[in-house]
Formats: sequence, structure tokens, C-alpha cells
Amino acid sequence: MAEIKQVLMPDIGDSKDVPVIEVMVKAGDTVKAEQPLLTLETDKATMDVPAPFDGVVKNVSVKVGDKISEGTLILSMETSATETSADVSPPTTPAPVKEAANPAAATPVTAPVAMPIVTPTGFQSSPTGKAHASPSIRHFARELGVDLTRVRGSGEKGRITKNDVQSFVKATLAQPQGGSGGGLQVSAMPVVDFSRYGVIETKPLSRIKKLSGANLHRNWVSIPHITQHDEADITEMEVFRKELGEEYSKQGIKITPLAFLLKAVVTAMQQHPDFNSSLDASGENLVLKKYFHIGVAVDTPDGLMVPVLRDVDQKGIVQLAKELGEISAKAREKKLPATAMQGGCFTISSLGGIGGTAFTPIINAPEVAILGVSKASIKPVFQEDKFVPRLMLPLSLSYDHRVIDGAEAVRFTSYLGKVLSDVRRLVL
Ligand code: CAO
Repeated sequence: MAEIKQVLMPDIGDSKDVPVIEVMVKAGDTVKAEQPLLTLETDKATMDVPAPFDGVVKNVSVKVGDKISEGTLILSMETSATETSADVSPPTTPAPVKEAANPAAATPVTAPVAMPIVTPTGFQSSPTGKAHASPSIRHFARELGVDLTRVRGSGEKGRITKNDVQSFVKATLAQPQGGSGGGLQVSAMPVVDFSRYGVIETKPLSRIKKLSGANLHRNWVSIPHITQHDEADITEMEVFRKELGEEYSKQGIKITPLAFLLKAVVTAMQQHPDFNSSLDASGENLVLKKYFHIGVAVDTPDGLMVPVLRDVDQKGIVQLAKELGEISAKAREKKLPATAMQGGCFTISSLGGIGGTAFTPIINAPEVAILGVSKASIKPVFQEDKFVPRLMLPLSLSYDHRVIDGAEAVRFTSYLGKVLSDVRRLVL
């Protein structure tokens, strides 16, 4: 005959109000004796609470975050009569199974049972980079052949959850074999409990940061980057830009150096076609593009977005300035469709409106180069036997060294400098 038994928290030494950090079962689950039901975390360790016998979970009385002590009702389970009368599982490890002193135990259908606690096996609170996981998660990872030191924990204090192990397996299986960048083996990041050193606050990353973070990471580790720094004399360009700016401000068009840079970059790409290419999937051929779509990194409150301006070669400075204003406003208002961020050939990341002297932008794969732009400033330049004040624009070109050689890169930035110092060349 089926019987319902209550499962209570046993004595675990001096510990009281122990936080529940994971509940592994729910009502309706069939569990086997020794199968972990919950994970608890004391000051010293995490530990699993296993089922004392086979049965079906009827009702779970605790949830993550609850603090429980000896005698707390954990759950009730339906067991077969044979199991419960003679075969309440004995402890596998230290704590004995015992009938708890609970009034409910007086009724024949709800005999409460406290279970053995499985002591933690190899748990480390891991500033040293060792995996921070409960015994059941270790067991689960072992079954799948997962090295837990390579799994990043998303649980409290960096603890590895079952979901983390599953995501790790999915990500590993999804990695391309061979070709560009598959199978990179790196050791896990150290998981540090910062609260040990002072007050902290945890803030989730925005959705955009999570998405772009994965791509940035892939591009950073799988593309051999070099960054070439250079300067362009934009003294004359700036005079022209200001004239244009005054003229078009009445129409609500703001003309910034970026509109000139878009045009100049395309001219340099036409002279150096490898900059308008991508490696094909085999990694053995270059796909050369005959169109010129340029992505522009836009800083939004939720993170970085890279909308793409189409056919930049066929547009003038004023048209580009107008489109730039429109797409950056849309990006900041979250009104850009996903298609507006696709199909780019090259990216410009301009931090010039903010400051800086140089940086190392990350290539936006499958593109092969990206131009970083910092703030222009007046510098003394030696010309015709004397120093003259010139407005110099810092350029930082990161390129994929599998596709572009250093000499070609510096020819590209020199050409850019030449065009920007004499913008009449943009119409050639
Ligand atoms: N040197 C000096 N001044 C510059 C400059 C430069 N290189 N670039 C722009 N400026 C000036 C502009 O002329 C403008 O001046 P006024 O307000 O006096 O007219 C001011 O700086 C602000 O420009 P802006 O930022 O509004 O416009 P922009 O066309 O230069 O840039 C956009 C547009 C969308 C690219 C920019 O706003 C932005 O988001 N930049 C950040 C990109 C980014 O985060 N990149 C990092 C990627 S890696 O994490």
C-alpha cells in the first residue's frame, strides 16, 4: 500500500538557518534513494541532501533562499509500503537516518523521515580557479565528461549550476571544428567571492552587452589582431567642415568629422581592395566585395550597436552626415531592425567626440579591419623649417593579420591621412 512520508531536515551539527541554494526536484518527480533533493550552503561548504528512499515527490515545502534547520519539513513523498516499512534508506555517509520527533509522525500515512546529509566531496570556494559546485553537479558533470574548471558558474558566489554545465556542453558542441577559431582550450576564469573583501552589488549585463560580448570575445581570441596607429592632418578639412556645418545646420544636419572619415575610408578601400574582403569558411580564399557598406559603432545606454550605412561610395558628405544622425538616433531609441546591422564590409569606431589618443578596436568579423578614431588636437608639426600648429586626428587601424600584412596596413593609414589632409581627393 502506498504511504506518504514527510522528509525532514536532520541534525547537521551546529549549523542553523542554513540557506537552500538549489532545489533539484519538484512535485510529481520520481526519485531514487540517494538522489540529491536539495543543496545547502553552510559557512564552510555546500552539501547535498539525498532522498532516503525511492518514491514520488508529492509536495516540496522549501525553495531556493529559504533558511532551514534541523526538523524543517523539506518535502513529502509517496512510497510503496514495502519500501517504507522496512527499507528507509540507511545513511550512506555520516549522518544517520532517524525518525524525526514530529507530531505528524503519529499518523500512519505521514511518517516524517530525516535523511542523511552527504558531506561535500572536494568542494572549494574558489579564489584559486577551482570549480565551485555541489556534489550532485560534480556527479552530473562527470557523467557528461565535463571538466568543471572550464565552466563558468552563474549561481550565487559563482557556483556552477546544472544549467551552466548544460550550456557549456551546448557551446562546446556548437563550436566549429577546424576552420576559423574552433576548439580553443583555455583555463577557466578564477571565480572570486568579492564580498569577502568588501561591500558589493551585482548588476546584470544588458541584453545587448550579453549578445555583443560573446561576439567580441570570439573575435578577440580567434582573429590575430594588429593595431596600426597613425595621425592625419585635418586642419584644412576642419575649416571646410565648419563652413559646411553652418550651411546645413539650418536643415538640422550636423556635419562631424565622421562623415568625412566614412568617405575617406571607402576611397582607401578602393585603393586597397583586401580591406573590403572576408575569409571564406575554408580559411583559404578571400571573398572580395564590390560594394561599400560601412558599419559605425554607436554608443547607446544599453551598450554598443553597429548599424551599417549602405553604398557609402555612392553618397556625398552631406547625405552621409544626415544618415549618420538618423541611424545613431534610431540605435539609441532601440528602433533599429536587425537587418540594419547586417552586411557591413568595414567598421569605424569613433570615440573622437569623447576623447582619447589611441585605442585597439576589435575587428567585427567576418570583416578584416576596423578603424578607431580618437579626439583631434592641435599639435606642433615641423614644416618648412619651423613648427606650425596643425589639427591632428589620431587613427587606430586594427586588421586581421591572416589577410593583411603590416606594410599594407600602414599604406592604408598613410593613404587615409593623405585624403583627409586634402579632401579634394575625395572626389577623384
Ligand atoms: N575629434 C574632435 N572632435 C570630434 C571628433 C574627433 N575625432 N569626432 C567628433 N568630434 C566632435 C563633433 O564634431 C561634435 O562636436 P560639436 O558638438 O561641437 O559639433 C562632438 O565631437 C560630438 O560628436 P558626436 O559624437 O555627436 O558625433 P560623431 O559623428 O562624431 O559620432 C557616433 C557619432 C554615433 C559615432 C558617436 O556619437 C558615438 O556613439 N561614438 C561612440 C562609439 C563607440 O562607443 N565606440 C567604441 C567601440 S569599442 O567599445
